[in-house]
Amino acid sequence: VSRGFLLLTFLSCNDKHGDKCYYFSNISLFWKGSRSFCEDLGADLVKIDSREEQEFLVEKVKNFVMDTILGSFWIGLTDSEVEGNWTWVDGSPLDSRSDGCFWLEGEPNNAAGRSVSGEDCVAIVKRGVEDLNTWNDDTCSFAHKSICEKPRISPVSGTGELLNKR
Ligand SMILES: [Ca+2]
Ligand SMILES: [Ca+2]
Repeated sequence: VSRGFLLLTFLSCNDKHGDKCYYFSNISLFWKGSRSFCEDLGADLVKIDSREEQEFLVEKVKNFVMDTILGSFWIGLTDSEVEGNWTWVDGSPLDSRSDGCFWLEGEPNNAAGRSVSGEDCVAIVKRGVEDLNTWNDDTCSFAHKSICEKPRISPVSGTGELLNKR
């Protein structure tokens, strides 16, 4: 799949919610690689701002073609800077109220079983989709699918200003 095709897919905004467009990537990459992938499309890994947005994403994940029952999608949340200090890709802290975060039961657990560095990157996992609590902290160097997000209207102030100046 070419980058041009992906850009067009994003441009047509097939998956939209509120004022955002989403792209569910089938390509499995490390968390950082997933983020770069989104950035190449003028987007970033998704930041989840509300219960409604989480509902939308979970419904999408539920319907998405998955190659394994343990399918996971990276989202834009990490505690790689300071352990336990969950931060979105835009630098804002995670809202720890129940309506702001959607951890699977027993997560985040920073499990060190599979990597000595623990788990610092968050994915929505398919096995949680029945009750909205779908987030698992996972090892950042695992390859997962991802969810990219960008504003529906480009923040580039172009047309309007140009027209006014004419
Ligand atoms: Ca961690
Ligand atoms: Ca975990």
